[in-house]
Amino acid sequence: MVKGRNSIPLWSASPQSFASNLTYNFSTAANQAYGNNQVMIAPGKYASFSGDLNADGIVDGMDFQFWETDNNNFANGYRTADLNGDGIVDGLDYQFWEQNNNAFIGESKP
Ligand SMILES: [Ca+2]
Ligand SMILES: [Ca+2]
Repeated sequence: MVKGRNSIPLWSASPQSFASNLTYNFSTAANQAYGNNQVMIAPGKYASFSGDLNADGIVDGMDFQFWETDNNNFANGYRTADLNGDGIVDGLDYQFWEQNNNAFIGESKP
């Protein structure tokens, strides 16, 4: 399982062994993740869904308050609520949260 600071945890589609140096590429296809739980970010490139700001495995209203607080404070720098990674928390980040909230995005695990 891999987990980013503001993204839904990703589980590999099948069990992987850590016995030797494990390399696993989630980005080549949606089905590299358990439950095909990825979003296409460019043709042939996949990534985990963002917006899970409280790190509980689902994107919902509980995450909104983290974005709202940072947005109201004009927060910038390395912020969990900076969903597009441009260094500031604003309405552009809200769009990522809203889209994944409306789609009921959550962790899919074995
Ligand atoms: Ca959450
Ligand atoms: Ca941002």
